[in-house]
Amino acid sequence: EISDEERLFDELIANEQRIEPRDWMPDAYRKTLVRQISQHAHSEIIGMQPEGNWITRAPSLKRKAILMAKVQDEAGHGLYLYSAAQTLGTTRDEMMDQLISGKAKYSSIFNYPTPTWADMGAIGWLVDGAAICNQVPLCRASYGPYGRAMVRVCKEESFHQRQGFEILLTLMQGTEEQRAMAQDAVNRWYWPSLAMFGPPDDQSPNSAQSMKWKIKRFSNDELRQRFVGMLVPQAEILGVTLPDPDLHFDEESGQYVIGEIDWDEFFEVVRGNGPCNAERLEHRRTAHEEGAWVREAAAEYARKQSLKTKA
Ligand code: FAQ
Repeated sequence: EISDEERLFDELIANEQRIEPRDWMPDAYRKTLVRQISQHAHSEIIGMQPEGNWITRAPSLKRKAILMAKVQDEAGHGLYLYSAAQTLGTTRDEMMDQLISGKAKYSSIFNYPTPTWADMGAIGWLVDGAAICNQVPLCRASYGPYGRAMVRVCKEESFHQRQGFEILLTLMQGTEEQRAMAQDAVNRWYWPSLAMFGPPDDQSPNSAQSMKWKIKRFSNDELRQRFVGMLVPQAEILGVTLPDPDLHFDEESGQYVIGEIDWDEFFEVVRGNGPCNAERLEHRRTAHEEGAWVREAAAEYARKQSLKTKA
């Protein structure tokens, strides 16, 4: 027997309307949203580190200013997303504890190192490019606060993607050494960026239900496919080679077909055993500890202000 509340929820979903924080929702819907939104927030916050690594060494003042602005945008996206998750009844402290204790997931992609300046280009072009592909459909997610947050986030991501493309384009028009550096960065980020979309559809336990609830609009493989189709012409303009000898255009489906992704590597990274997992968490933990006095001071200030208004 289905309750009136549940019937209303189902109707809202069926009619492409939005679920808002005070609306009734099934526990499992709430749970999967907290899971996805908090993972997304953690990804933005941990994702500041690979690029933060280059702020002090950007090759010009202009590049430094752009990179600082980008990394700040990522912090903003993280805070936005934590706020969206909080509307579902989870506190910021709970989410932060899960992140620094190593229990929470965040995107696999941020566990790879950034040894050269060209990595800033490859991250913008490939990682932000993948993020846009994945996140544009999330602007229509059935949960209001998440969908609305994604609108602004996507606008900023498209600027990030272009600045990455432009870094690579500049390098590709440079010396032989600079071209090699750009190609090397593309070689290292290409496969991990394809894996960002998540496991193949037949190994994606959450996709079917999330699509029924209209949180996700497309499957992991569909979005990955869309992304490759976007990359091929852009790689041609850049003059870089995508490091997949099996990549080819399939006339019948009208789509590019990619080679085999190394899923063992992906699952190892997700389990915490990627090249930088330990370093990323350690850095986050230290920053959290070193920021304790700021949180204490803010709480104390808020306490005194509330005494003043009572008086
Ligand atoms: N890494 O059943 P599914 C950015 C987990 S972009 C780690 O398919 P779902 C911008 C998944 O959580 C990056 N874990 O799961 C930026 C699940 O585990 P669970 C962040 C992954 O949720 C750029 C299990 O595998 N973007 O930050 C990954 O339906 C540059 C089974 O998977 C988002 O989070 C992975 N790559 O689909 C920032 C977008 N993939 O939770 C800085 C929003 C899967 O059951 C610099 N999220 N897993 O324990 C989503 O769209 C979805 O959550 C997916 C996964 C597509 C990521």
